[in-house]
Amino acid sequence: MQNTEIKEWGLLAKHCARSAEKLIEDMLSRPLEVTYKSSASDLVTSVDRAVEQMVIDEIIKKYPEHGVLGEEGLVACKPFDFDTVWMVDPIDGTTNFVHQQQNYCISIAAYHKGVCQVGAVYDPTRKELFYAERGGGVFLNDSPLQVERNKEMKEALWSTSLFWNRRAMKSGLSEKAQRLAHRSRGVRVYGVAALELAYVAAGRLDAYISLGLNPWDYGAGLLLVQEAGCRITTLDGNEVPFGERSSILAANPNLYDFLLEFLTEHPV
Ligand code: 2AM
Ligand code: CA
Ligand code: CA
Ligand code: CA
Repeated sequence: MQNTEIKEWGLLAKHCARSAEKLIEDMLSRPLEVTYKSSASDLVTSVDRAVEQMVIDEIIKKYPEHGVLGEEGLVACKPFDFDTVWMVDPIDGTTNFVHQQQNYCISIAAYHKGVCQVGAVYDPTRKELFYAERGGGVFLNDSPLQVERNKEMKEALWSTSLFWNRRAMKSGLSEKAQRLAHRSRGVRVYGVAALELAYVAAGRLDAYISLGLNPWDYGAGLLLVQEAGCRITTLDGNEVPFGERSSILAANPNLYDFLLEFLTEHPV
């Protein structure tokens, strides 16, 4: 994999994130079209689709041979059919976007032969771009990020989607998360997976725990977290599979072993 090629993918990812910001700004000057997907808590807007279409067009214009896997599925993509695949969540945190017009982000990752090479998570309302290239570190805007090494659980702030995830509630995993909350300084529920992973990379959160994330949710965040020196696996401690739904345990390196043991010690 040529370094210059990775740099070009990175520039394209950043360009798409900035273009998304302008598109969102334009579209927010008119009323939002909001529709239900599977239920009243599963929303999609005209902005999600427009941003995804724009990002697909920009990528395919430059790299017609690449695949693009986006949440709204505007182009068919089987990740294993391509050497290079982009994972795109046009709006991560759509519920927040609709209710709050903040606490959402655009997530773009470029994978080559199953390995994430470039990850960009952009929060347009705070003008924060979290960016990483494999082996090149992780940056918030132009400042390098590195997490603290001696973090303890009692002083950890972490976030999760387990409290509203149906499968976590049925399996008892959400009760486990509640017990974990008492071992830590505090827990937050933001509902925007890509940004929560970016916050783990930035040390604003010390862990993020989730079930059933899609490749576009964790694609970019996975590399951000790794480049910050944190651990990221499934909740069973396995490598996050390429191109598939997965549970996610992302954590400060000092907390990872404790969290994995806590979550797996009494099977749920
Ligand atoms: P989305 O906004 O792109 O659909 C994990 O928490 C992911 O689930 C989020 O990144 C978000 O992705 C989605 N999500 C957040 N709140 C949700 C809710 N109440 N119901 C369904 N999906 C939600
Ligand atoms: Ca969605
Ligand atoms: Ca998402
Ligand atoms: Ca989305």
